[in-house]
Formats: sequence, C-alpha cells, structure tokens
Amino acid sequence: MDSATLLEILSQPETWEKTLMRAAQEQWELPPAGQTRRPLLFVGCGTSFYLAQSAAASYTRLSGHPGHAVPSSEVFLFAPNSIAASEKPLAVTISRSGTTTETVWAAKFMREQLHLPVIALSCYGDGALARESDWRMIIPEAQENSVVMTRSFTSQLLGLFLASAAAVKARGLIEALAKIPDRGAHLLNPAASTMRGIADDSSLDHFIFLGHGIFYGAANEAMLKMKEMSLSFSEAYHTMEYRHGPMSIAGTNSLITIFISDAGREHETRLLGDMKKLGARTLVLCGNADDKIRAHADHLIEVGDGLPEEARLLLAMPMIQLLAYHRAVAKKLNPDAPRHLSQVVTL
Ligand code: F1P
Repeated sequence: MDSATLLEILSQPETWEKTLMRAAQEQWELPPAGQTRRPLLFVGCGTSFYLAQSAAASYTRLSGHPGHAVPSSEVFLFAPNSIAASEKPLAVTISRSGTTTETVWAAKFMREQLHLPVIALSCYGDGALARESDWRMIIPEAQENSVVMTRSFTSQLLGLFLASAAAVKARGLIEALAKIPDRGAHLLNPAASTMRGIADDSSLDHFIFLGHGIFYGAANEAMLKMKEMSLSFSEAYHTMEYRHGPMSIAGTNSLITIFISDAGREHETRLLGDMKKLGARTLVLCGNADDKIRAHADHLIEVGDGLPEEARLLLAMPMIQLLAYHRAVAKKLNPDAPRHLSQVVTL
C-alpha cells in the first residue's frame, strides 16, 4: 500500500492550487481587512512554529511592521518575555489539527488575559482553536492522514504569504505564487530521483540545513523532517552562523543544504566553498544557479529563475520532504509511523 506521507508530499501542487482558490474566494488578508496594520505575533508548535518563523519574516518585509514568531508555550508561560506590554500585536495561531493543547492555551491566554485579537490558521474549522479565535483561515484540502506535516506546512504557509501580500497589494508576489502549482508539478519527478540518490548514500549520516531571512524557518522545518521521518542527526542554523562553532563537527559524513536567498547569495556561495574544504557534501536549493554555485554544489535543485523568495521556499520544501522520506525508507523505517510521535500533542 502506498505511504500516506508520500502521497501527501506528491499532492502538494494540487493542494496549492486549491489554497490559491480559497484565499482568493475568501479574500484573506493579514491583518484582516479593516484592521489597522500592526505587529503580528505568529504562534505554533513543532512544524507549525517553523511555519510561523517563515511567515513572520515575510510579513515584516511586506508590511513594514514587525512580525515575530514564538512557540505556543512561550505565550502562556513567558508572555512578559515575548509580548511587550506596549505592543498590541494581532495574534496568528497556527495548528494543522486545531487541537494542539499548547496552541489552544496560547489563544485563550492572549484573548482572555492580554485582550489580543486572534486569528486561527488550521486545516480544521471545528477544532478548539477555531472556537478560540476572532477570525479563521481554514484549509481543509491540506488535511493529512500522516503524522508528520508536509502539504499542511506548505499550504498553510502559502495562505499566510497570500494574505500578507493581499493586504499590501503586492501583485507581483501574488502572481508568482499563482505559478507554483504548475512549476511544482514539473519539478517533483526529476527532483525525486536526485533526493532518492542522496537518501541512499549511506556515507552521509549528518544533515545540516542553513537559511537566512524567510529561509531560516524552512531550515528548521527541514531539520525536523529529517529527525521525525528518518531518525537522522540533523541541525539547522542561520547560514552565516554556521561558521561560528557548529561547523566544528562537519566532515565527510555531512550533507550541508543551503537555501540560497536574494540578499545573502554571495556570502552563501562563499560559505559553500568553505564547507567543501572541510570535506562536506553540499545540496543547493536556489532559483537559478551560476558558475560559482555550480562549482561547489554536489547536488543542485533550481526551482525557477526570477521567482520571489516566498515562491522558492514553497517549491523547495517538497524536495526536502522527499529526502527525509527516502532516507527513512533506505533505513527500513516507516515514515507513516514515526518513532515516539503522534499526529497531535495533547497535554
Ligand atoms: C503540531 C505538531 C507537528 C508535529 C507532530 C505533532 O501540530 O507538533 O508539528 O510534526 O505532527 O504536532 P499542529 O498544532 O500543527 O496540529
């Protein structure tokens, strides 16, 4: 029987198409239409927290207002450290299930104790989180049978990118995001064989994911996918942070994956060369490569020239999900039943 996780990974282009339609029909905006533009606090757990990190970085760039991301537990336990009394952010709580205890607690705390308005982003409109919110962005098409989040990560993040772009009428970004279902469908098959080749290389047992800006959340999510699905030793850092200590354990058994950004491209390319000198192998995820990138990339995925970072991030994530999936299969693990994990964490 086909793996639910693999089917859901491969269904992403179709799910993105449905998300685009829903966002347009329901006219999603961040902040919601009629609300003043203001700081946003993105809140979630696990994959949903890493989704929050990328969404927050994109919101800050697009809106010119601060977007911050915090794990749900930091809200109801450490609000004075994470929500300045002077700031009255609008909260965006993110949860595929809509029932994760910590995120529901965070929503209740922000509404009842801090008197903050709360948006719920979920794949389920009937969960406790939806009931604890003032606005709802629900993407039922991204629901999953699997434990690990794949299409729910990219589709919910797409929804947030679209809503942030709609609020500031960033037409270029909206048009670029409208292209990702078709582009993604063309990328998946050729990239799958590249990812399977890396996954089957048993000389690699240490996976580092590096990203700046909106790609830092993606690097964290990539790290988590490798852990959850394939029980691999994986790490994630801001790209240029890697030199400041963590590279001490890089070696010939390491695969260093870099999400190439716009502003950091030159520095990221130089770091690639430096990491090759340590004997590490490299996987580069970029819009389009140049000769310098090609010189240092052992494996290269080009998702498309001229695309904004948000589109590139969404197109790159299925590749990482496939890497984690195929590494699990190579290790004779079942990605549909990850060790110690359940689909929802309830306390
Ligand atoms: C969040 C989460 C996932 C994790 C696992 C358990 O779920 O922690 O990130 O991969 O599936 O649940 P949710 O709040 O987004 O439903």
